Amino acid sequence: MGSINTDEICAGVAGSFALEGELTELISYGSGHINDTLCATCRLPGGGTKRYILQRMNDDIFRNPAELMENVINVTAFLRKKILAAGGDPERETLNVVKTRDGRNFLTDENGDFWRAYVFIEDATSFDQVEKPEDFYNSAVAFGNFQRLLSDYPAETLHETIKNFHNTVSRFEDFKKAVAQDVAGRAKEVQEEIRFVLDREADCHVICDALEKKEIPLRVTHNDTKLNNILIDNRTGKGLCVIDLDTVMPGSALYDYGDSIRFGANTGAEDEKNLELVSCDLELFELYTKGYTEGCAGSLTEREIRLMPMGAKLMTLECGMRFLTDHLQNDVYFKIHRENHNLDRARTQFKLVADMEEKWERMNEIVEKYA
Ligand code: ADP
Ligand code: GN1
Ligand code: MG
Repeated sequence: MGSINTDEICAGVAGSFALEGELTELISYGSGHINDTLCATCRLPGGGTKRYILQRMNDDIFRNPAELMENVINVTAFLRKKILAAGGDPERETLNVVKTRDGRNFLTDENGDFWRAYVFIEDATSFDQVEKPEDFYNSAVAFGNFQRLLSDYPAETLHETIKNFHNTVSRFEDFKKAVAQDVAGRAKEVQEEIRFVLDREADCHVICDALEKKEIPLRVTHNDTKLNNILIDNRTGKGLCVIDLDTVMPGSALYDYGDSIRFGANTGAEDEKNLELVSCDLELFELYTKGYTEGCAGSLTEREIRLMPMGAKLMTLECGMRFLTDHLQNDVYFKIHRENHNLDRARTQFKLVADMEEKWERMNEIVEKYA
């Protein structure tokens, strides 16, 4: 994938999707680390405008776009029925895929890149950081709800879009390989960070082992539950729509819970350079714990709840490990916007892990209230 030239795309790609009206604007959009996202505005014949999200899927990461889109189509169709049954609005409460003019779920352009389109969900916001605690609480309820709505989804029909996505043990092995290969010659500068990960090898096994021993259930999970992967309704303030469905796969509720804490309970940004600003806010931690258990409506087991602090710590450690791996591999996975961006991201994650370790007892006391 090269960089995006929106003018060229304007004529070709956007025109291939069954968008209503005439395309008037195409701009880069959002702050995701994986796909290239554009917002397309179309002028409608009868007046007014309609917007769409146009995405070039990252095919270095998602090797099989047909399977990925099959997951998205099936999961959103499943959610649509449940939303309708509950008297909700499926046009806003789930993603709606816009097909190509020849009826396909996605488009392959002349460069061999893969594109998809969604209806843009208006009057809703995706936050890159918690601005109001109640937004975080509401996102927790919505992610919990999402988990509950998919609890009877036929998991065996889902394609595994990224193998071993949250297998922290295999992530640890990948990390060690990246350190040994040191393709970018950066390992010598990050010895302290490497040590931080190596010292926590035993932790990496906890959730994998619990799943394997069936101490906690395998569920259909989102697997990428950071705050900017949910849209909050501008009018009601409630979590409206869970987006970024590329990694919906069988997993643990602790992945979803933990990843949200990693991102949203951080007092700093994911890429904050001043590590003094980075810590785990226990009030936000508690709010999310409350919201998520409420959203799951009693479906979480006691063991899952007791493992929540571990879920938060492990998802943070794993993500830091992934950022550091990418730094060691010359930034081939996550989009970067400055030098050492992945290293800065890794450092915030490790600072958060260390802070959680200091607050461990209090984190456990908090989740105990919800067990
Ligand atoms: P990535 O995988 O790169 O994170 P996302 O699917 O999360 O890509 O999309 C990036 C951003 O685009 C989101 O964080 C959100 O701000 C916005 N977005 C995505 N889909 C929609 C939609 N249907 N309506 C409105 N905004 C959207
Ligand atoms: C990526 O796609 P996005 O930006 O929502 C990544 C997540 C990481 C996250 C870190 C498919 O999420 O796993 O936790 O960055 N998604 C994928 O911010 O790897
Ligand atoms: Mg995203």
